[in-house]
Amino acid sequence: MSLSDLPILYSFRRCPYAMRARLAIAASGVSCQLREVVLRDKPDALRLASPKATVPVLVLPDGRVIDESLDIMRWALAIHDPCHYLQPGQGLHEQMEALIAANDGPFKKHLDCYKYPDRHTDDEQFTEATRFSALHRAQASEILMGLNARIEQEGYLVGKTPCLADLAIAPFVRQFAQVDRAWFDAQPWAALSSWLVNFQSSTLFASIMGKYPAWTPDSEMVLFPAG
Ligand SMILES: N[C@@H](CCC(=O)N[C@@H](CS)C(=O)NCC(=O)O)C(=O)O
Repeated sequence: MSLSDLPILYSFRRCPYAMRARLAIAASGVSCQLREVVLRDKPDALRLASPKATVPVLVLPDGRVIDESLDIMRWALAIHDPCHYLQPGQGLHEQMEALIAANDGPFKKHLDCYKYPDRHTDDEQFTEATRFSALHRAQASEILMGLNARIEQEGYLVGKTPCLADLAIAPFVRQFAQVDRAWFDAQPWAALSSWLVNFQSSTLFASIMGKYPAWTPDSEMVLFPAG
């Protein structure tokens, strides 16, 4: 098989959804061609493959398109899962799925409202936006306290070893922490903080955060994970 027959991954370095897809692909060791996308200037090839044009999108050699990050994770790990991320232990699948659903639903919503409250120059509206942001930070924090309790008990989100939920959720917790690092570090969630530090200092995370120029049809092929 030639390199140009590898699956194509449209990705954006800082997008948490794209990060988790890259994490699973890197963990599986499955090779892809990576195409870095600039969201404000998406390539036609991405729109053609997936009209909703979100990242990540994976185009398989047989033409199938996977345009949901969780589906890309499951696809890669179904091929090769040396760390058993898809097997959190007997009876724990439901917990794993419920945690991911809570992250992708309510937590993501609160994260966005915390991170991007409408900022207006008008004083009254500015105060309103600040209040709105604080409210959503508090609601997201309740979910994070739940994660903290789980990590405190077992070491990871679901049991004593990392699973799909850890990979799928960590990029979003990282984004939350980065909004106001000093505030995050002052919260009573030591177990969650060290889980996040371990994730961010892992070789797996380093392996997915390489910087690439935006892809164009004339670009050289980028092999991912890097050889
Ligand atoms: N449910 C999708 C969500 C992906 C998503 O929303 N990605 C964002 C970037 S973080 C995006 O592509 N947004 C479209 C845009 O900004 O134009 C998934 O899990 O893959």
